[in-house]
Order: sequence, then C-alpha cells, then structure tokens
Amino acid sequence: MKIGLGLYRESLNDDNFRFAAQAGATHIVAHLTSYLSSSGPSLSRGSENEGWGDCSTDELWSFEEMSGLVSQARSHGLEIAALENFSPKFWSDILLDGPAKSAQMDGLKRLVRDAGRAAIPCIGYNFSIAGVWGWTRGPMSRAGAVSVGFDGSKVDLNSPLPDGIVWNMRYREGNPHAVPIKVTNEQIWERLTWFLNELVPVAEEAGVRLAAHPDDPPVDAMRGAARLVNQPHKYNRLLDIKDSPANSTELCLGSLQEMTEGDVYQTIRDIARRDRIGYIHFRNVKGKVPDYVETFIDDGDLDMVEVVRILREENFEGVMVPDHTPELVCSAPWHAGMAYALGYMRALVNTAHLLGPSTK
Ligand SMILES: [Mn+2]
Repeated sequence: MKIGLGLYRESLNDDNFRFAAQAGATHIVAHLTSYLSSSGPSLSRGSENEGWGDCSTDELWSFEEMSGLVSQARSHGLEIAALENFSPKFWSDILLDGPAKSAQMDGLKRLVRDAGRAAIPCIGYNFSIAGVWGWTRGPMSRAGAVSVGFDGSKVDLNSPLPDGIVWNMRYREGNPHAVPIKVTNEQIWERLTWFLNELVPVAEEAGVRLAAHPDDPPVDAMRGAARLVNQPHKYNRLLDIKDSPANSTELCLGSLQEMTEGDVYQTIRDIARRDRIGYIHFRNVKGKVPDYVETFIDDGDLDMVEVVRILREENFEGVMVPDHTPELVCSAPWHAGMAYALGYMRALVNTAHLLGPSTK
C-alpha cells in the first residue's frame, strides 16, 4: 500500500509537493480543474446554488501540461498516481445526453491517450449531474474541528439544477427559460454504459485506469437527477458493464460508509480481490444518509484498522489518499488536517503486518 496526497489545482506547486514528500507521501492525486474562484485549499467552495466556479472556458488538458506535471512531481521524488475529475466543460453533454456528446467523447479519448503517454496511470471521475451538493460546513467534528456534513432534513433535494450548471460548475451561460432537467435511474445508467463502452477500450490501450467515484452524498436522486453509485452493490453493476482493469473504482470509503445498505468491509474486499481499485479515498464518517458528518479518520464509524487488514489480505498494492478531512485550528488548517491524516495512514500501512487477520 502506498500513501498519496490529493492536491487541488491551486495547490499544485513546489511547496505542496515538498509538504507531501515530507509527510511521507510517495504519490500525488492531482485535480486539474480549477473549482474555486478563491485560491486557498479549503472545504468552503463558492455558492451552493450557482456552483463552485465557472469552467466554461476550460480547454482540454494537453500532453505537455500533463507531462510537465509528472516531471514537476518527480523532481520532488513523487509520482502522479492519478488525475481526479474531468472538467465539467469536457463532458457536460455526455452527462446530460446533449448534442455535443460525440465530439466531447473524441476529446476525452484524446485526453486519455495523452495521459497514458505522459505516464499518468489513472483518471478518477464522478459520473454525476448534481455533483457534490447539499453539504453544510461548520465546527461539527471532534472538539469543534471544521468539517462538512449532510442533513437531509435541512436540504431541499428537489431544488432544480440551474440551467448551464452540471457537477457543481457553470459550463455555459444559463437560459432563464430552460425547463429544469429530469434524469431517471435508467437514463443515467444508459449514459454511463455509453461512456464506458466508448472510453474503456481506449483507456485499456493507453495503459490508463478509469476510476469511478461513488455519489457524494449517496442519496437516491438530487436536483432532478437520479444518482448512480449510491449503494455498494451498484459498484458491481458498474464494474460488470466492461470487464477490464481500465474500468475501476475511485474507492471512497467515506461515501461507502454513508450508504444505507450493504457491508462496507465485504465491498472493499470484493473490489480489491477483483483488482478494480484505481485508488482509495481514505476517509471516515459518523452516521449515514440522511444524516452524517465527516470525521477525522480515527474518529468515525468505519474501522480503519480493519480496512487496512482487508486490503493487505487482498494484496492491494495501490495508492490511498486522505480525501477531505476536518481542518485543525491553526494558521494552516488544511495542511494540518492533511498532515494528521497522512501520519495516521502511514502508521497503519507501516504496521499492517502486525495488525493480525481481519475479523470481518
Ligand atoms: Mn471521496
């Protein structure tokens, strides 16, 4: 098992690469989409209704950009484990089944081929229309650490998605007269199937794994659109669409634990045994849908020692990153939260051989 750190676009700089290496990480998961209008790494992300930011002028990431990132990371002794999330601009019509979907797919194929040439082995994606929405943020974690949570009684899940927004970002100007979108469960799975059938063969050839993040929050539907992987068994459905290592998971332990059905430990074991883990979001949480709070990794409902035992038993050799984590009160809240998580993860991984067999 290897330890990595996820970095947002604004944080992809030499200081943070050094920070990651100093904290014992060997890998970086890089976000190339600029989600925020502000520049600091944080859990607070713009307006919930208008989206986090505007990606309408985003251009497909080039080979040079990706290969430059790999070189910059290597200059600090780090490897890029994955890119996380396509810009919504790249695949808005693939998610929404719009007229540009074939042209956008051509773009994604080029991007995946270029990522492979640049030695980026994995791309994480979140096949979701409403995206990450409905969180509240506040001093909800241990001793008042600032974290995010979800309280279904305080969120109007039916509030329509503003036109021109998909997956939390504005990808084009909105039409005030547009009819709010409605996407059924059947439709979202059809769209995912088309996406995988088109892109997985290209990814396979390019030596790139596509890795699906589950829905966050994992409710049934949100803002007019059905959710996709909102129960653990739906990960199997996704993996069965294309039987290929290039069709993998961005295994988010926190999102799995938030789900109302299934056995998280068995799910982790099954997916690890199938060798379909692109990388892991090592995150913990208290509660489940419709009411949960993100916690420090040692303070939630999921037994992280047990998770590491299972991963070791299934010979998982890949990368895990902290995902989001509560912030610590100090002058560098995000960095302190990440350093805490990385130290804890490193201790677990370095002593995994002493942890004994899994009890699940
Ligand atoms: Mn996650």
